[in-house]
Amino acid sequence: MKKPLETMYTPFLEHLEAVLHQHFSLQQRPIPAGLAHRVSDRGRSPATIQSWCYQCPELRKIRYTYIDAGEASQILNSVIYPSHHYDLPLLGVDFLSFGKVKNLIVMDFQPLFQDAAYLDKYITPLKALHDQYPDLSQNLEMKSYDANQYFSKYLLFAKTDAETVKTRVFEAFKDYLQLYFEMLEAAQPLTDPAEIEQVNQAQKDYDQYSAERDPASGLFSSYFGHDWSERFLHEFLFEDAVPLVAAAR
Ligand code: BLA
Repeated sequence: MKKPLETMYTPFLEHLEAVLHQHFSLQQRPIPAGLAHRVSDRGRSPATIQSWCYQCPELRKIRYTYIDAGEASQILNSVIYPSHHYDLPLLGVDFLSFGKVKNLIVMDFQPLFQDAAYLDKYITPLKALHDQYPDLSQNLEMKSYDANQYFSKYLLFAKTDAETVKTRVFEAFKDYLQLYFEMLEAAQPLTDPAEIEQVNQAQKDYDQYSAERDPASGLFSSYFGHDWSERFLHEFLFEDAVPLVAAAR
Protein backbone atom coordinates (compact mmCIF):
# COMPACT_ATOMS: atom_id res chain seq x y z
CA MET A 1 0.00 0.00 0.00
CA LYS A 2 1.51 3.26 -1.11
CA LYS A 3 -1.03 5.70 0.32
CA PRO A 4 0.94 8.95 -0.08
CA LEU A 5 1.32 8.55 -3.83
CA GLU A 6 -2.36 7.89 -4.27
CA THR A 7 -3.29 11.46 -3.49
CA MET A 8 -0.27 13.28 -4.83
CA TYR A 9 -2.07 16.49 -5.76
CA THR A 10 -4.69 16.60 -3.00
CA PRO A 11 -2.84 19.36 -1.10
CA PHE A 12 -2.77 21.37 -4.35
CA LEU A 13 -6.49 20.89 -4.85
CA GLU A 14 -7.23 21.91 -1.28
CA HIS A 15 -5.03 24.99 -1.55
CA LEU A 16 -6.66 26.02 -4.81
CA GLU A 17 -10.13 25.71 -3.27
CA ALA A 18 -9.09 27.62 -0.16
CA VAL A 19 -7.64 30.60 -2.03
CA LEU A 20 -10.54 30.70 -4.46
CA HIS A 21 -12.98 30.89 -1.56
CA GLN A 22 -10.80 33.51 0.15
CA HIS A 23 -10.73 35.83 -2.84
CA PHE A 24 -14.06 35.34 -4.55
CA SER A 25 -17.70 34.73 -3.94
CA LEU A 26 -18.06 31.54 -5.93
CA GLN A 27 -21.15 30.15 -7.54
CA GLN A 28 -21.41 26.64 -8.90
CA ARG A 29 -21.16 26.54 -12.66
CA PRO A 30 -23.08 23.55 -13.97
CA ILE A 31 -21.19 20.58 -15.40
CA PRO A 32 -23.16 18.70 -18.08
CA ALA A 33 -24.89 15.52 -16.92
CA GLY A 34 -22.61 12.56 -16.43
CA LEU A 35 -19.34 14.48 -16.80
CA ALA A 36 -18.59 15.60 -13.24
CA HIS A 37 -17.61 12.17 -12.02
CA ARG A 38 -16.77 8.82 -13.52
CA VAL A 39 -15.17 5.59 -12.43
CA SER A 40 -13.38 3.17 -14.68
CA ASP A 41 -12.19 -0.31 -13.97
CA ARG A 42 -10.53 -0.78 -17.32
CA GLY A 43 -6.95 -0.17 -16.28
CA ARG A 44 -4.73 -2.13 -13.97
CA SER A 45 -6.10 -0.13 -11.07
CA PRO A 46 -9.49 1.60 -10.82
CA ALA A 47 -9.49 5.18 -12.07
CA THR A 48 -11.77 7.98 -11.01
CA ILE A 49 -12.10 11.35 -12.66
CA GLN A 50 -13.81 14.17 -10.82
CA SER A 51 -14.32 17.76 -11.87
CA TRP A 52 -15.43 20.99 -10.25
CA CYS A 53 -16.58 24.19 -11.89
CA TYR A 54 -17.34 27.64 -10.50
CA GLN A 55 -17.89 31.20 -11.59
CA CYS A 56 -17.87 34.63 -9.98
CA PRO A 57 -18.12 38.16 -11.36
CA GLU A 58 -14.38 38.34 -12.11
CA LEU A 59 -13.92 34.80 -13.40
CA ARG A 60 -16.39 33.32 -15.82
CA LYS A 61 -15.14 29.74 -15.62
CA ILE A 62 -12.95 28.10 -13.04
CA ARG A 63 -12.57 24.43 -13.72
CA TYR A 64 -10.42 21.75 -12.24
CA THR A 65 -10.22 18.02 -12.66
CA TYR A 66 -8.54 15.31 -10.64
CA ILE A 67 -7.76 11.90 -12.06
CA ASP A 68 -6.89 9.33 -9.46
CA ALA A 69 -5.78 5.99 -10.80
CA GLY A 70 -3.75 5.12 -7.75
CA GLU A 71 -0.15 4.41 -8.53
CA ALA A 72 -0.74 4.41 -12.27
CA SER A 73 -1.67 8.07 -12.54
CA GLN A 74 -2.38 11.13 -10.50
CA ILE A 75 -3.41 14.20 -12.46
CA LEU A 76 -4.56 17.70 -11.58
CA ASN A 77 -5.65 19.86 -14.48
CA SER A 78 -7.14 23.33 -14.22
CA VAL A 79 -7.95 26.36 -16.30
CA ILE A 80 -9.23 29.68 -14.99
CA TYR A 81 -10.95 31.92 -17.53
CA PRO A 82 -11.43 35.55 -16.50
CA SER A 83 -14.61 37.35 -17.46
CA HIS A 84 -14.52 38.84 -20.91
CA HIS A 85 -14.07 42.34 -19.50
CA TYR A 86 -10.65 41.33 -18.19
CA ASP A 87 -8.01 40.66 -20.83
CA LEU A 88 -5.78 38.80 -18.36
CA PRO A 89 -4.10 35.57 -19.41
CA LEU A 90 -5.82 32.32 -18.49
CA LEU A 91 -4.29 30.43 -15.61
CA GLY A 92 -3.35 26.96 -16.83
CA VAL A 93 -2.26 24.03 -14.70
CA ASP A 94 -1.43 20.51 -15.83
CA PHE A 95 0.31 18.31 -13.26
CA LEU A 96 0.69 14.68 -14.24
CA SER A 97 2.29 11.81 -12.37
CA PHE A 98 2.55 8.38 -13.87
CA GLY A 99 3.66 5.80 -11.37
CA LYS A 100 6.78 6.71 -9.56
CA VAL A 101 8.73 7.37 -12.66
CA LYS A 102 7.23 10.30 -14.51
CA ASN A 103 6.06 13.61 -13.08
CA LEU A 104 5.27 16.26 -15.65
CA ILE A 105 4.58 19.76 -14.39
CA VAL A 106 3.14 22.58 -16.48
CA MET A 107 1.84 25.86 -15.11
CA ASP A 108 1.52 29.17 -16.88
CA PHE A 109 -0.22 32.49 -17.26
CA GLN A 110 -1.49 31.62 -20.72
CA PRO A 111 -1.46 34.80 -22.81
CA LEU A 112 -4.48 35.53 -25.01
CA PHE A 113 -2.40 37.78 -27.25
CA GLN A 114 1.27 37.81 -28.18
CA ASP A 115 1.93 41.49 -28.91
CA ALA A 116 4.73 43.20 -26.99
CA ALA A 117 2.48 45.56 -25.03
CA TYR A 118 0.30 42.69 -23.80
CA LEU A 119 3.26 40.51 -22.83
CA ASP A 120 4.89 43.42 -21.07
CA LYS A 121 1.74 44.11 -19.07
CA TYR A 122 0.80 40.57 -18.07
CA ILE A 123 3.84 38.31 -18.52
CA THR A 124 6.82 40.44 -17.50
CA PRO A 125 5.50 40.56 -13.88
CA LEU A 126 5.91 36.78 -13.79
CA LYS A 127 9.64 36.91 -14.45
CA ALA A 128 10.74 37.51 -10.85
CA LEU A 129 8.76 34.48 -9.68
CA HIS A 130 9.89 32.33 -12.57
CA ASP A 131 13.50 33.17 -11.74
CA GLN A 132 13.00 31.61 -8.31
CA TYR A 133 12.23 28.23 -9.86
CA PRO A 134 14.97 27.48 -12.40
CA ASP A 135 14.67 23.80 -11.46
CA LEU A 136 11.06 23.80 -12.71
CA SER A 137 11.80 25.57 -15.95
CA GLN A 138 13.59 23.07 -18.09
CA ASN A 139 13.06 24.31 -21.64
CA LEU A 140 11.49 20.99 -22.61
CA GLU A 141 10.28 20.69 -26.14
CA MET A 142 6.53 20.71 -26.75
CA LYS A 143 5.27 18.03 -29.08
CA SER A 144 1.52 18.66 -29.19
CA TYR A 145 1.43 22.40 -28.66
CA ASP A 146 3.16 25.40 -30.15
CA ALA A 147 5.13 27.03 -27.33
CA ASN A 148 4.55 30.43 -28.96
CA GLN A 149 0.77 30.25 -28.81
CA TYR A 150 -1.06 30.53 -25.50
CA PHE A 151 2.16 29.91 -23.56
CA SER A 152 4.45 32.46 -21.98
CA LYS A 153 8.20 32.40 -21.70
CA TYR A 154 7.84 32.23 -17.93
CA LEU A 155 5.92 28.99 -17.77
CA LEU A 156 6.94 26.27 -15.41
CA PHE A 157 7.54 23.16 -17.46
CA ALA A 158 9.49 20.32 -15.91
CA LYS A 159 9.93 16.63 -15.52
CA THR A 160 10.77 15.97 -11.93
CA ASP A 161 10.56 13.55 -9.01
CA ALA A 162 7.80 13.00 -6.46
CA GLU A 163 9.70 14.68 -3.63
CA THR A 164 10.15 17.86 -5.69
CA VAL A 165 6.42 17.85 -6.45
CA LYS A 166 5.64 17.94 -2.73
CA THR A 167 8.09 20.72 -2.02
CA ARG A 168 9.20 22.98 -4.86
CA VAL A 169 6.19 22.47 -7.13
CA PHE A 170 3.77 23.11 -4.28
CA GLU A 171 5.62 26.35 -3.40
CA ALA A 172 5.64 27.46 -7.02
CA PHE A 173 1.96 26.61 -7.40
CA LYS A 174 1.06 28.77 -4.39
CA ASP A 175 3.25 31.63 -5.63
CA TYR A 176 1.89 31.61 -9.18
CA LEU A 177 -1.70 31.49 -7.92
CA GLN A 178 -1.10 34.38 -5.55
CA LEU A 179 0.45 36.56 -8.24
CA TYR A 180 -2.38 35.71 -10.61
CA PHE A 181 -5.04 36.80 -8.12
CA GLU A 182 -3.08 39.95 -7.27
CA MET A 183 -2.94 40.84 -10.94
CA LEU A 184 -6.64 40.22 -11.30
CA GLU A 185 -7.40 42.40 -8.28
CA ALA A 186 -5.29 45.21 -9.75
CA ALA A 187 -6.80 44.91 -13.23
CA GLN A 188 -9.08 47.57 -14.65
CA PRO A 189 -12.13 46.07 -16.33
CA LEU A 190 -12.47 46.82 -20.03
CA THR A 191 -15.35 49.05 -21.05
CA ASP A 192 -14.97 49.21 -24.82
CA PRO A 193 -17.33 46.62 -26.35
CA ALA A 194 -14.87 45.99 -29.20
CA GLU A 195 -12.11 45.13 -26.74
CA ILE A 196 -14.42 42.92 -24.71
CA GLU A 197 -15.39 41.12 -27.91
CA GLN A 198 -11.70 40.58 -28.73
CA VAL A 199 -11.22 38.86 -25.38
CA ASN A 200 -14.32 36.74 -25.95
CA GLN A 201 -12.98 35.66 -29.33
CA ALA A 202 -9.47 35.00 -28.00
CA GLN A 203 -10.85 32.76 -25.24
CA LYS A 204 -12.91 30.87 -27.82
CA ASP A 205 -9.82 30.48 -30.00
CA TYR A 206 -7.98 29.06 -26.97
CA ASP A 207 -10.69 26.44 -26.52
CA GLN A 208 -10.62 25.58 -30.21
CA TYR A 209 -6.85 25.27 -30.28
CA SER A 210 -6.77 23.26 -27.07
CA ALA A 211 -9.56 20.89 -28.06
CA GLU A 212 -7.70 20.11 -31.27
CA ARG A 213 -4.27 19.66 -29.66
CA ASP A 214 -4.94 18.22 -26.23
CA PRO A 215 -2.70 15.19 -25.79
CA ALA A 216 -5.06 13.82 -23.12
CA SER A 217 -7.80 12.36 -25.31
CA GLY A 218 -5.99 9.03 -25.66
CA LEU A 219 -5.63 8.79 -21.91
CA PHE A 220 -9.28 9.70 -21.33
CA SER A 221 -10.45 7.19 -23.92
CA SER A 222 -8.35 4.39 -22.52
CA TYR A 223 -9.88 4.83 -19.07
CA PHE A 224 -13.37 6.11 -19.75
CA GLY A 225 -14.20 5.18 -23.34
CA HIS A 226 -14.21 7.16 -26.56
CA ASP A 227 -17.73 8.58 -26.43
CA TRP A 228 -17.52 9.81 -22.85
CA SER A 229 -14.11 11.33 -23.55
CA GLU A 230 -15.33 13.24 -26.58
CA ARG A 231 -18.21 14.66 -24.54
CA PHE A 232 -15.88 15.55 -21.67
CA LEU A 233 -13.54 17.38 -24.00
CA HIS A 234 -16.17 19.25 -26.01
CA GLU A 235 -18.93 19.81 -23.46
CA PHE A 236 -16.83 20.54 -20.41
CA LEU A 237 -13.10 21.14 -20.82
CA PHE A 238 -13.22 23.21 -24.00
CA GLU A 239 -16.92 23.84 -24.43
CA ASP A 240 -16.44 26.88 -26.66
CA ALA A 241 -14.60 24.87 -29.29
CA VAL A 242 -16.67 24.04 -32.35
CA PRO A 243 -16.30 20.34 -33.18
CA LEU A 244 -14.58 19.95 -36.56
CA VAL A 245 -17.56 18.16 -38.12
CA ALA A 246 -19.88 21.00 -37.17
CA ALA A 247 -17.39 23.63 -38.31
CA ALA A 248 -17.14 22.00 -41.74
CA ARG A 249 -20.89 22.14 -42.39
C1 BLA B 1 0.88 17.26 -21.75
N1 BLA B 1 -1.36 16.82 -20.66
C2 BLA B 1 -0.21 16.44 -21.34
C3 BLA B 1 -0.28 15.04 -21.57
C4 BLA B 1 -1.45 14.57 -21.01
C5 BLA B 1 -2.10 15.69 -20.45
C6 BLA B 1 -1.96 13.14 -20.96
C7 BLA B 1 0.78 14.22 -22.28
C8 BLA B 1 1.75 13.73 -21.25
C9 BLA B 1 2.86 12.93 -21.83
O1 BLA B 1 3.64 13.49 -22.61
O2 BLA B 1 2.97 11.77 -21.49
C10 BLA B 1 -3.32 15.59 -19.71
N2 BLA B 1 -4.65 17.52 -20.50
C11 BLA B 1 -4.43 16.45 -19.69
C12 BLA B 1 -5.57 16.31 -18.85
C13 BLA B 1 -6.45 17.31 -19.17
C14 BLA B 1 -5.87 18.05 -20.19
C15 BLA B 1 -5.74 15.26 -17.86
O3 BLA B 1 -6.44 19.01 -20.74
C16 BLA B 1 -7.77 17.68 -18.66
C17 BLA B 1 -8.33 17.13 -17.60
N3 BLA B 1 -2.31 21.34 -20.68
C18 BLA B 1 -3.45 21.84 -20.17
C19 BLA B 1 -3.18 23.13 -19.65
C20 BLA B 1 -1.84 23.40 -19.88
C21 BLA B 1 -1.28 22.23 -20.52
C22 BLA B 1 -4.19 24.00 -19.00
O4 BLA B 1 -4.55 21.27 -20.18
C23 BLA B 1 -1.12 24.62 -19.56
C24 BLA B 1 -0.50 24.82 -18.44
C25 BLA B 1 0.04 22.04 -20.91
N4 BLA B 1 0.14 19.57 -21.15
C26 BLA B 1 0.62 20.82 -21.32
C27 BLA B 1 1.88 20.73 -22.01
C28 BLA B 1 2.13 19.38 -22.23
C29 BLA B 1 1.00 18.66 -21.70
C30 BLA B 1 2.75 21.90 -22.39
C31 BLA B 1 3.30 18.77 -22.93
C32 BLA B 1 2.80 18.45 -24.32
C33 BLA B 1 3.80 18.59 -25.43
O5 BLA B 1 4.87 18.02 -25.35
O6 BLA B 1 3.42 19.29 -26.41
